Amino acid sequence: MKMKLNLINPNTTWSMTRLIEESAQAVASPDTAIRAVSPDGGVPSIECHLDEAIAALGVVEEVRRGEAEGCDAHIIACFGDPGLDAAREVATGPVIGIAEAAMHAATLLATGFSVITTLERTVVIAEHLTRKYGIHNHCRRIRAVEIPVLGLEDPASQAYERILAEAKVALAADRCGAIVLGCAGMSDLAKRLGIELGVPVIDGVTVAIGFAEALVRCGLGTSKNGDYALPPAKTPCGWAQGLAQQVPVKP
Ligand code: 5HY
Repeated sequence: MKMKLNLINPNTTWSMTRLIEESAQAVASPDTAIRAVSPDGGVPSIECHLDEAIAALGVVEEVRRGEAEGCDAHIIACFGDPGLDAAREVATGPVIGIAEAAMHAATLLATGFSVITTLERTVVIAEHLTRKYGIHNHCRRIRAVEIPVLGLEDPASQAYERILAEAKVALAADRCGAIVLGCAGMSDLAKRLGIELGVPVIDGVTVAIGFAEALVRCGLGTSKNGDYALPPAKTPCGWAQGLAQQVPVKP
C-alpha cells in the first residue's frame, strides 16, 4: 500500500534530520515515501523545557504542512514528543512520538526497560512521559550519559562507548530486559548496540515508522471526537500572529 509519512525532526539541525531519515528509510516499506523535515524556525537541539515549548509550535506547523501535502501519518522524532497532543488536534492521520512508540514497544519485549538518554536535566521530561503514557511501572530507570544532543555526532564524544557502558550497568542493576534509546540522534547506534548487548535496544524512530505504517494500513487516523477534535478557530495576536490557524486540508 502506497503511503507518505511525515518525519519531523523538531530541532533545526538538518544533519540530524538526515540521520533520522536514513534510519527511517532502512525500515520503511518500499512503497512508503518519507517527507523528512526540520521546522523553519526553532532551536538546534532540544534539551530542556523551554526548548520543548519552542519546538512544539514548529511541530504543529510541519504537521499542518504535511497534511496539506497529503501525508498519511506524522512522526515526531524527538524523545520529548514535543507538541504531540497539539499536533493530534490539527492532524487527521496518526501522529506518533518516538518516546511513546519506543517505550510501548519495550513493554511488548520485556517486563521492564531502562532508558539511556543525553543530559541529566532531560530525565524528568521522559519520566513525565512514562506517567502520561501509563507505562511508568515498566520503566525501571532513566539514565543519562551527559552528552549534549549535538555531541552525539562528534566522534570525540565517544557516544557509542558511553551509551554501551551505561546500558551494561542498566542491564546489571535495573532489572531491565530492554534498553530504550532516549534521543533520535542515537538512532544509528541501535542495531550495533543490540548485537553487542544481546538484548532488544529500541530506537523510537524506526519503531514509530513501523507503528505509523501499521495504523495507516488499518485505515486508522487520529480521532476527531473529543479533545483531539479540530482546535476552535481563533486569531492569534502579538508574537503568535504568524501561527496560521488553517483547517486541515483533508475532510
Ligand atoms: C531528541 N532532543 O531526540 C531529544 C533528546 C533529548 O533535539 N532530539 C533532541 O535529549 O531530549
